[in-house]
Order: sequence, then structure tokens, then C-alpha cells
Amino acid sequence: MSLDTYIAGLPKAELHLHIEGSLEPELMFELAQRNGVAIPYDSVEAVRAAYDFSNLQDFLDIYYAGAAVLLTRKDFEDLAFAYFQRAAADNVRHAEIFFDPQTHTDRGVPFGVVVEGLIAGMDRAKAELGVSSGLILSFLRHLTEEEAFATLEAAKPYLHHFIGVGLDSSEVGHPPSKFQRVFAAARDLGLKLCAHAGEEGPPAYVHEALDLLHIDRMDHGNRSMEDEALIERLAREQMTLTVCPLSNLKLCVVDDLKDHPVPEMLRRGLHVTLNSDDPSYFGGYVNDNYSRLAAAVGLTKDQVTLLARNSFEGSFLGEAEKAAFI
Ligand code: ES4
Ligand code: ZN
Repeated sequence: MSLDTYIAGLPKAELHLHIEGSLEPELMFELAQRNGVAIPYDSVEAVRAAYDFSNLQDFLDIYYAGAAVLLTRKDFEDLAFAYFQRAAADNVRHAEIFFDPQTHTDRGVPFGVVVEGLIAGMDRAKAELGVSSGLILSFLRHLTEEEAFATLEAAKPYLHHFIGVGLDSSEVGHPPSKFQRVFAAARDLGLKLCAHAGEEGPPAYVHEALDLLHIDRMDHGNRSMEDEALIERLAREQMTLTVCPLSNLKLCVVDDLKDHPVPEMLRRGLHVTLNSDDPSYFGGYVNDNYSRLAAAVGLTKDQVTLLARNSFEGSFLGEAEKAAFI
């Protein structure tokens, strides 16, 4: 059996997925038409051609613009269900997905419309595809602490729908320390805590995410590999890193997949998982991330098996639920 066939057949969890980043150009056009929203592209090919980024901000500008077609509860349901259908085809059995409420509420879409639509898509995924999921509310770090607190307040009537909070968007210039108080408030509400750290930002931001935010899981974490003490700490604490190889390639976090840090992370005993981040924009879902990384750096079957096992271990499922997958 080829390694790609083995990867395709492995049950996996996806722990780092922005649902807005799974909006495929075909659905973007369909929703633009359905809602009478103008988009600056005249074909699906033109949309794909625009996905040529040299850094995180280049991508974010296009990603936030694409989200403008999402207006109704049904739009968010369709978006989520389309992701779960694609994920199920990759044998993803469980997904913990981020959404960016501020991207929508700032355009006048009510918080409840977004959440109820996504939850409807997640419920259908469980019923029709057998894929379980959890929803993570992600704060936009380029906005203020006050705006993050207002978002947490708006979330309160829907709290039972969330498993945790995250921190995403432009990293450099927006350190974790800016969100220390809102993360403490989220923890007091019983939510798990994740943050993007060390994607473009320095190791100092990773230290802050650990020491000030007290995160339960780290998104990306690549630049931790520049700091020996940090590597040792992440290994000791068995902190789960949600690494995204094709995202790193598209956003020039790595110049070539051959230079990706995952092999070194595994050698150093870090608890690594592989994920697709924004698959519509970065050119591949979970299996592509496993297969293309494996081909580039020469992962073994045992390493691939470990990465898939880590994805369930690093999830926010209960111990009994995890045990059913592992
Ligand atoms: C993101 Cl790859 C990435 N990094 C930071 N914020 C994001 N939001 C969506 N994708
Ligand atoms: Zn991300």
C-alpha cells in the first residue's frame, strides 16, 4: 500500500481550521449571486489566480473580502456542511473549527445568525456524515481588547455552543499580552484556550501565549524552534501544536516544504498535529497536508500514524471519547 493510500485511510481529527477559510470559489460565486453581493472577480479561475500571497497580511486582506458573501443563517450552514463533506472524504472523524465572529458582526450580520448557521451545519455533519465537531470563537488580534470583550459578551447567550476561544489574524505587533484579561475571562466561563503563536511572530510571543494566556493548545508554533528553552518546555509539557504545512508554504513561513520544521519537532518529542488552516486558500485539505509533507521531508508510516493519533489526543474531547478513536 502506498503511503498516500495509508494516509487517506487513517482516521484523523482536524484541530486547526478556519471555517471562513474553507469557502471554495464555487460557493463564493453561488452565495454572491444568491445575496446580490458584488465580488471583485469575474470567474472561479480569477479567484484562484488571486490566491498568490507573500505573507500573512496579503492573505488576510483577501480572506476578509471573501467573507463578505456570507450573510444568512443558511449561508453559514452551507459553508460548514460543505467543509464537513470534504473533510469526511479525507476520513476526518472529528473537527474543532474556528470562526471569526467580528468579521461578520462588523458587517452587520448578527452574532446569532453566524452561530446558529454554523451549528446547523455541524449538526447535519454529525447526523449525515458521522463527523463530530466543536466550535471555537476566535478573536481578531488586530482589533482592540475592548472589542474582544464586547465579542465575548455577545457570545454569552450561545456559550453552550462553544468549546473554546482562539486568537488569530495579524500576529506581528499584536502580542498575546494584549488579550491576557479577555482570555482569563473566557477561562472563567469554562472555555478552553487556543492562540496562534509563532506563525510570523517571534518566540517571545509563544512564551506570552503560555505564560500570560495559559493556553491549552498552540496554533502553528513554528518559530518556537528558534528557542532551545522553549522547545524543551513544549516537549516537557506535551503542548499540542496544530501545524499547517501547506499554509506555511503559501504564506512563505517556509520557502520549501523540504525545509518544514515538523521532522525536527518530532525528533525533539513535540506533540505535533497536521491541519489544513484555510484549505480553500492554501490548496489542500488534511490528506494533502499529510501527503505533501510526507513526500517532501520523507515521513515514515510510523510518524504519520503518530501524527494522526496526536490529533485525537490533542482534541478537546473527553478521555472516553478520545479512547473510542485511538
Ligand atoms: C489565519 Cl493562517 C492564519 N493566521 C492567522 N490568522 C488567520 N485567520 C485565518 N487564517
Ligand atoms: Zn490559522
